[in-house]
Amino acid sequence: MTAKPFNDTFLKACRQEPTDHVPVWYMRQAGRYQPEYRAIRAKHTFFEMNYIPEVCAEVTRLPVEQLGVDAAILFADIMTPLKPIGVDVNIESGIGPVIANPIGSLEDVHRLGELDPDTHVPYIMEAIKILRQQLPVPLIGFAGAPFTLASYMIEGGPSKHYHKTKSFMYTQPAAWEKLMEKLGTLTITYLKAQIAAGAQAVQVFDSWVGALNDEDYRTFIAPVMNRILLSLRETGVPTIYFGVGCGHLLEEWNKLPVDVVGLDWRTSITKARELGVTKTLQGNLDPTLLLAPWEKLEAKAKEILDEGTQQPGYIFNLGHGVFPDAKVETLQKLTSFIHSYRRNA
Ligand code: 1CP
Repeated sequence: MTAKPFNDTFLKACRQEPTDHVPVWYMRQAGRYQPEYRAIRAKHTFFEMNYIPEVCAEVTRLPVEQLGVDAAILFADIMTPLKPIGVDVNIESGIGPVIANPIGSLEDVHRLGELDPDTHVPYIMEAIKILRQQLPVPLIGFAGAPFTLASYMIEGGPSKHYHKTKSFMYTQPAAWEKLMEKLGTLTITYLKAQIAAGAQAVQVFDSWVGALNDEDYRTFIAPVMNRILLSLRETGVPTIYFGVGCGHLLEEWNKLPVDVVGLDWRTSITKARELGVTKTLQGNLDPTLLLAPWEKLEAKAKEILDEGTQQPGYIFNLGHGVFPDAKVETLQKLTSFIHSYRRNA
């Protein structure tokens, strides 16, 4: 049997090169909607799945083998590098990250340690090395962006309005600046270590930064995002920046030294282009449509593909993560549909 040739379609799209088919992968493509994931998860805590590189690699490979997607994303969490710097975090089923020692002062920020990837998260680097031997598609490394990480660290868990986070930012600007500086350094160090281990692209998740208006984004967040993305640019590896409900920030995002902008479903691809976004776009099917009748899902996917393929530099994805009640068969069918799509065909 001859080995399948390496499929680099996703990387070509990141670089805005023409591709034979539209590349696709799904945020949260490894997760509870997969019976195989549930079986593995039943035997381990979330972080145990991280700590055992073979398990981490197996879960990362699952959607590549099951769905035939054009990229794999490392199975970890944005919280993974926070534990070793002193954040007492657990991932609780049905909730997400819960933090026993939330931060509220400059002293708390000073107490946070520095990440040393080789000693603190060697299992992540090991999993990446194993995966590079096994995968027929590129491996995406990832990290949380400073605002989104800070939101969990300050709120103590998931939040709706980020009141504590934003009031920390407004009332303790020096502590906020120090926190952004520390989390910026952590993000750079962690992602550069993933790249050195073999990650072929990196996605920075700023899921909750849409809670800020554009002026606050410019003041409190753009400087640290510029520092992170400029530093990553030295590696030559494509970078992706994603957030939920960030349509009002797209003009700011287009100024960042980033290669790919991830859109949620609230802002269409056409609208993003009209706002002047020149980067590769990734997105943006509403994940709820995975639960809709196939005809409805197919019609929306086609509309998105028609918009995305107006110019080179497009990657199909969901506007946010796959829900646990999605069906494996639906994602398989959607993936085949995207792969068979030809513009004007
Ligand atoms: O295939 C993959 O995408 C799996 C790897 C992955 C990634 C990229 C996981 C595993 N988490 C993440 C990123 C992540 N984690 C983000 C950014 C993307 C997003 O917006 O969804 C965020 C915000 C988190 C925090 C987190 N971890 C949440 C969200 C909580 C909230 O505030 O609403 C949850 C539910 C988790 C737990 C988690 N992480 C990953 C999985 C599969 C799960 C499910 C829980 C489990 O099995 O116990």
